[in-house]
Amino acid sequence: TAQNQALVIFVLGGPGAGKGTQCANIVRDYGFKHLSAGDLLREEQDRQGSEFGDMIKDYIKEGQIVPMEVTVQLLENAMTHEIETSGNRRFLIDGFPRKMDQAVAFEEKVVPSKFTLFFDCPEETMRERLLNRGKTSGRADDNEESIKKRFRTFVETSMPVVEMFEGEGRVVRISATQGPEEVYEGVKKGFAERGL
Ligand code: UP5
Ligand code: MG
Repeated sequence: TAQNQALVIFVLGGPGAGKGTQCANIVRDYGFKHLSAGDLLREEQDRQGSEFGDMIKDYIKEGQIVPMEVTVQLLENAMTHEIETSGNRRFLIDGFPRKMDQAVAFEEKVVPSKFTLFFDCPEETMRERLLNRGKTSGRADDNEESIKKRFRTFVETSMPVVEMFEGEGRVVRISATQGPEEVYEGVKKGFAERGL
């Protein structure tokens, strides 16, 4: 398939760690295509005629992980579209894989990732960022109750994926507590160390 020649970097980190913010910097400087699993799910939720709309809405509000078949398919479709329309095969896959089954399925059926960029951020900092963003984001999960649930899912379900990759020496860990520019300095250093 076209996808198995892609260069994929997974971008992980807790809710509000700054994944999307840093992905925008990387796209600008390194020519990757940014695919946010959360954005793709929200688009699918809003798409006329989607059979998954209501299900996605419930999962996101509850901070739960949508069944992987849906998310993997959305990512594959987006990758194929990008490869066919632009020829670009470099992808930043943001907010995915956040459950072990997704990680295994994607790396087996689509393509193994080059590495995972992991944004390390304390919960209190993430909470402040999300509540602040919630004033204007319109996101159904940027409220106290959903944020608590997202944190719990992150710790219980997503961190084991990061730890698995870390055990394989496939994680670039970046401290994400400082401002966006400082964090991006760390990203550039981590990329350089991996030959990018
Ligand atoms: N901000 C960013 N960086 C900052 C910095 N260094 N200093 C100060 N402020 C900073 O940033 C969040 C906010 O913080 C913004 O206001 C930003 O300006 C500021 P952002 O870059 O948006 O952080 P990000 O990590 O992308 O946060 P996001 O809320 O998108 O993370 P989530 O992982 O929670 O959201 P996502 O969209 O990935 O997933 C949402 C839901 O979709 C999940 O909870 C789940 O229900 C579902 N989902 C699945 O089911 N399966 C998947 O595979 C993926 C998602
Ligand atoms: Mg995001």
